[in-house]
Order: sequence, then C-alpha cells, then structure tokens
Amino acid sequence: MLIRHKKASDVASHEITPKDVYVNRRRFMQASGLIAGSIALGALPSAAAVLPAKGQKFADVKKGYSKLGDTDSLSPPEAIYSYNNYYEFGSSKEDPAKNAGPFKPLPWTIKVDGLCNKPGTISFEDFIKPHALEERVYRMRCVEAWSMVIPWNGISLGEVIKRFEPQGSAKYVRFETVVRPEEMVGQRDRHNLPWPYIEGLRLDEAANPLAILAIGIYGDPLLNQNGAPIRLVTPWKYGFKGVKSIVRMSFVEEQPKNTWQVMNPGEYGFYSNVNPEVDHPRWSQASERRIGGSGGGLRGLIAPRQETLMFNGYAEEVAQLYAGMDLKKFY
Ligand SMILES: Nc1nc2c(c(=O)[nH]1)N[C@H]1C(S)=C(S)[C@@H](COP(=O)(O)O)O[C@H]1N2
Ligand SMILES: [Mo]
Repeated sequence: MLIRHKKASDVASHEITPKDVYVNRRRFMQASGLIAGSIALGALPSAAAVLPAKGQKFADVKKGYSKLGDTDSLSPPEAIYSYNNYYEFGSSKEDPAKNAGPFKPLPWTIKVDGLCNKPGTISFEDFIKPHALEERVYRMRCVEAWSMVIPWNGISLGEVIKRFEPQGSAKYVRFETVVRPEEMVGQRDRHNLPWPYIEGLRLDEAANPLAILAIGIYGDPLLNQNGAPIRLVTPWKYGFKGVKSIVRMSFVEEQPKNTWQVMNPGEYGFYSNVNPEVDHPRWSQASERRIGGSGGGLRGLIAPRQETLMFNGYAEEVAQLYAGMDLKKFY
C-alpha cells in the first residue's frame, strides 16, 4: 500500500491554522478596531474565484471573517459530508450522501431576473469569477437542534447582488434550487416537499457581510450532498435558509414564500433567525447537539447538549437588521 504524503500546496490553511489563531486574530482585530474594516477589505477582489481541476483544492482562498467561541472546533469532514438535510435526495440524514452520486453539478447556469438592471442567464464560472474566494468558518444551527462548525469557501452575497444592480422597488431576493427528478430521487416522491425548494432574504439581510454563497468546504468544491455547485450560507439563521444548488436568483418586491413556511406555517417562518428563547412548537431551541464533536460520535447521538446562542452567536453583526421588530413574533 502506498502512503501518499500531502504536498505543501495540498494542505489547506485551516489544517495548519489552529482555532487559537482565529480567536487571537479576532482579539487582535477587536483591539485594533479592525473588525468593521476587515469586512470591507474582504470585499476587495484580489483574485477571481475559479473552480480547481478535478481532485485539486481551490488555489487562492483568502482568510475571511471568521468567529469561533472557545468551545467551537471544526466539525470533521466525515460529519459534514455524511449527515445532511437535502430532501431532493431523500429525507433521512444518510440519504443525500447515498443518493446524490448521479447528480451533475456541472455544467451549470444561474438565471438572474426580476427587479434589477442587469438580468441574465450566466454560466457558473462567469457568476463566481469577479469575486474573491474567502474561507469563512461559521457555526451552522439546524432548526432541528443540531449544529456543526463548517469552514466554507465562498463569495460575498452582497458583492454578487451589487453586480446585478437591484432597482429601488426590489425589497427581497428569492432563490430557487434546481429541479431534476431524473437525478434527484426525492423529487420523484410525491409525498415529499413541493419543488423547487425556495428561500429568500430581505435585501439588507442579503447585503450583510456575513452572508455568502458557498462553493466549497475545507478547500474542496462542494460535494453534491452539500449543495453543489453553489448554495447560500447565512450563519445567524436556521440551516433551512441555506438553499442548495441554486439555479435562479430573483429580485422581488414581495416577501417570498419559502418552502418550509409553505409546508408548515405554524412551525416555520420567513426570518428564521436562531433564537434560543423561542421554542419550536414541538421542541426546545435553548440548546443543541454538536454533530461529530468529541464524545458524540458522527451522528452526535450522545453528544452533550450545549447552549444555543442568540442569532447563533452573531448578534454583534446582525442584530441591527431587526431593530424595532418583535423577535418573538418574527420567527
Ligand atoms: N434545496 C434544499 N436546500 C436545503 C435543504 C433541502 O432539503 N433542500 N435543507 C436545508 C436544511 S434543513 C439544512 S439544515 C441545510 C443542511 O446543509 P448541509 O447538509 O450542507 O449541512 O441545508 C438546507 N438547504
Ligand atoms: Mo435544517
């Protein structure tokens, strides 16, 4: 058996950069008042985002804004790649990894339409190219009360939106997942969700520097089960806002009806901000299980529960978006 040693160029920055470095960097930036500045600087395009050749890592990933607490450590790749929600491939956690093999994420096009000056149908490559690729390490909190810590590779959603020049009447951005029943076994099951899967954000939420469109994890292009080739990540909201395999982005005036709200308006809303004080009608949201963390095993079945944080720990960055709103009502 050959033992393949990694070349230095194969080693992603997260492997040589322990959590302490993130934490220290954060403290340094806090001390030097660089937090807000670093977000703005993160938008400066130093390099164009391009997919690597098959089997290769992304070549040029800048360290973007990441914030972890003292108890957070990166979830192992095996957990991130095998414990998923992606109903297009089935409704249990193992289904997406098991069933997403036949899905072809390339070639891919994204249609941008609605209330904007620069609509169009754009290839995936051209869609990502003008933007800098960043690593963003975020907590991910599913509404089902489990969580992970994921090192995403993505581009700023706010920067993407600017490019298409939304008009003054546009208040929301709406996203659609691809519909391909031939490749997606869950879309052939008529007792499943209505397709396409829809999500949306208010435009100012979408412009928040934390919001990204992810195209990779751990330096590799997204696997099919994680939403290849491109999906939304909004770390202060419950995971279902993170619509996968996006084929359409529309600027609209009315609040979009997102899939889970349509399915069950008594249990799921539009905003879906992580809030430990507002319980789901069928379970508490005060705490969560960390999947793949130490002691819990990959499924996290016996993981000790940990406290859920307001806005998933990102209140400092996003709370101002909801000033004046009753957070107990706008779930
Ligand atoms: N199209 C689509 N997007 C989706 C879902 C889905 O079923 N279909 N599930 C959502 C839910 S509930 C969660 S928690 C996250 C899970 O992302 P992950 O499997 O990459 O961790 O994807 C979200 N995006
Ligand atoms: Mo979820």
